[in-house]
Amino acid sequence: MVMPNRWRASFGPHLLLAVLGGAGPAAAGPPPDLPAAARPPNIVFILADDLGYGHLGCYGQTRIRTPRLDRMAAEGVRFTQVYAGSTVCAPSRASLMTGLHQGHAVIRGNSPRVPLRAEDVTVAEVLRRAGYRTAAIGKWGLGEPGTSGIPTRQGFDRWFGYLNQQHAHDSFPDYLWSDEQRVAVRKGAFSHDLFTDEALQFVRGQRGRPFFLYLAYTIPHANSTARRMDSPGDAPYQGEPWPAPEKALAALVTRMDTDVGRLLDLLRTLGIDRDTVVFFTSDNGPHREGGVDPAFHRASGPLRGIKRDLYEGGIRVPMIVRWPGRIAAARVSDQVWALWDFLPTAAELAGAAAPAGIDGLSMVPALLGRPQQNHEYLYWEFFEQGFQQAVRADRWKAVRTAPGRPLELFDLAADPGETVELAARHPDVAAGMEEILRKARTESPDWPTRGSPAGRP
Ligand SMILES: [Ca+2]
Repeated sequence: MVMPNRWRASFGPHLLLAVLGGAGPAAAGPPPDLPAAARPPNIVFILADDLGYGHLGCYGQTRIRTPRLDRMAAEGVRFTQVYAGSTVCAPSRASLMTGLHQGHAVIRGNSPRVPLRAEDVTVAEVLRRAGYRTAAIGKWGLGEPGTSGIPTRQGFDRWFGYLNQQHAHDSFPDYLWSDEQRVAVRKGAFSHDLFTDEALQFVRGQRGRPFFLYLAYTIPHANSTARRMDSPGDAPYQGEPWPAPEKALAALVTRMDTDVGRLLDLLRTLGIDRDTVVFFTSDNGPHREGGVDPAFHRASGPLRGIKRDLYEGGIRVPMIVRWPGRIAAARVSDQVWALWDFLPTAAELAGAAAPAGIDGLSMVPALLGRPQQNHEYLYWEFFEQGFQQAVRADRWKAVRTAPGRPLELFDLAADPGETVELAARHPDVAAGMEEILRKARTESPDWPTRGSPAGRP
């Protein structure tokens, strides 16, 4: 990976202060305030829930309106080959937080509920040690109350939202978590709106130190427990001749788009637009839940599959990054990267070192349009429907949908929709992919690949 030295050289000696100031143990307390010119950038990471590759206008959506995210892409860089950590929520978020892909992650599925451990190093811990004030707002899913996995024990100074992701299915909840307190929610309040309000308030309250805001929105996920789409209304699609769940889903995507716009407007109003790097992406592909048919809005765009698949539609996600003055406007990049690259990317932005032994690479050069080191390969595994594995290496993608099934091989450069299976025509490539499937992972006691007890995913 690119070492912080290079970054300091390109941004001047002031960032060294941040590194030295943050090098001590967390118990020493926050470092002293720095003058604005000497601060590394604020980092905002917005994660949508089950937003597909084809849900945004700037990714080819023609009916659901997303003017603010389209404008964000026009003002920054839009990536066409970025991947989620997994094809469902919790493992994807675990990879995002720890910089480890699913072959090494401590959390590799939504069930059983395994918390992050005290010894796991999260991106929030890295940034807090570098002097950042850190907040997580929205959906967590990496630790139940009282465990080592809750946000306030994983590097976040401030936390507001759902700890349990099943709880997050309910967008009109009775309660949420605020730091380590359970707090009542006003009846009828739409939690997404509370998260936006909290995020705006957090940003308004920051002075003297850089901040990291992880805004993990809960939409357009379905209320999978109640088997419906929860939405405060269908506007602006109430007049469309679409099934009700499709109107609700479209309304949620547009609502989120509006709220991302409010956050970007606030950065401009506060005069910190050019001091703040904003990422927008999704945790996995689109769902077929709550009465929604992902084909209706072409939720995966041209890709094959949806959430719970390791075909591209399950794991390839939108990724827009905006940093006025640093990231050139209106760039489209086909750099291949994944959510486990966020931790080392954020570390480099902060002038901090990433932990040793992670799978991620800093993508700062790719953000800035400079030569970027590529991954040898990207790896996924998934346990809900038996044991599935997938690997992406250069132009090639391999998927095995269950142990003992033949390996499927696709050439994504020629066939991004994974329609033509090529293993027999390229046996040498297929053999190389088999080798990666063996070496890319370590066995996890919580997600065994053999001898799994009955009822286990
Ligand atoms: Ca999700």
